[in-house]
Amino acid sequence: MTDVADRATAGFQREYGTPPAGRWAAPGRVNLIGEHTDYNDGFVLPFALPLRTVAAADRQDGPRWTVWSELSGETITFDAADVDEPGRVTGWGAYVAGVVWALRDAGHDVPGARLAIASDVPLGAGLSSSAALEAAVLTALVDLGGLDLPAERQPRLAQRAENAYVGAPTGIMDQSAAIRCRDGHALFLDCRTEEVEHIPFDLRAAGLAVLVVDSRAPHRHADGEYAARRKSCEAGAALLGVPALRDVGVDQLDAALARIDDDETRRRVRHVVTEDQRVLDTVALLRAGRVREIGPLLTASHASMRDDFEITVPEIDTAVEAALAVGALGARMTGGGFGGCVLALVEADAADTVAEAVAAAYADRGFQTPTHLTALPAPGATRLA
Ligand code: GAF
Repeated sequence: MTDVADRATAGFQREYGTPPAGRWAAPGRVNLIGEHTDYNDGFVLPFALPLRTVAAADRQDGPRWTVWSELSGETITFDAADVDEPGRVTGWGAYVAGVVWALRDAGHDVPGARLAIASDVPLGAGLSSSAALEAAVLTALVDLGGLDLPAERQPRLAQRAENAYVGAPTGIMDQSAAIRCRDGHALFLDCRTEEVEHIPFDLRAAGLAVLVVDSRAPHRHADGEYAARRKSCEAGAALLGVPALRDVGVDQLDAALARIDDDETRRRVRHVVTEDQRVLDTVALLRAGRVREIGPLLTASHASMRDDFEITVPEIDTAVEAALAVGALGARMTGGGFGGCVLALVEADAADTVAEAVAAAYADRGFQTPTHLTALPAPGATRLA
């Protein structure tokens, strides 16, 4: 298939009859570790994928936005009245209108624009295609309008678009990854302060690869279950009298759990508190250049998501078990859960063997054939030449 930036450019030219003024790209992501910790004010460690969403765009007079999407083949138009309050634009267009709404709501003078969107980030695979779309559109509008909005303040705004306009109660990880990741690095993000540290993650030098397997499991009730997990965490924090579960240290965990009667809430709290610690431990190993030693932390994260947070599904558990059985150093589900992708840390020359083992396990269980890619950390949102 043609390069995604070329497809966005060609789409722009075809739809609007002129070349775009510029092209802005934002990546999908995998999360190395730190799941469901972001909305608990905790820690995450995603890295950007080489798969990107590209917005080709130009500026137009007046508050009017026209958007063509390669994926749906549709062109939608909305104006100021549609972005006065959330909810008027629905479907994929809500991610675009949500960004315009959030910018205007924060007092920015958003330029009218025409956009053409193309993407290589698969939808519904848990690789954060929605944040990639938000980030591509946001960076395009910020540049076209010369808006005063530095990169470190952009993720919160894109998250607002998703929470308040689209209506998905997500945390800040995905938008931060799409905007702030750096080539060759994982993004260590403190979701309370939004401070970041770019952690070198040189898989090639370590002779390793991250294999990303798309389980292709249908998302089962993912939205409702995500919101339910978030509620349980908030209930846990309220019971313990802390602003967020991030404030419960792993050394205080036993005492905290003893104060919670409800077994389900106890397990949700245990996942979040131990997961935050696993992120910190992973970062410490990476800082020390001990990449191959992070494997057991990844696998422990998976067990915690499976047993305590209960967000995995049979296809996902099968992929993790099959990868570990043929020698992956660690494996875990990545993303919000109930489907999506598994990542496995493998010896670089074993990636194919591991992928084949997962496919064979899927065939045995009668699951749909999974797809896979090997991922190296890529840059965050950027204007293309
Ligand atoms: C989804 C959400 F969008 C993120 O904010 C995060 O909570 C993740 O699930 C789980 O870690 O990707």
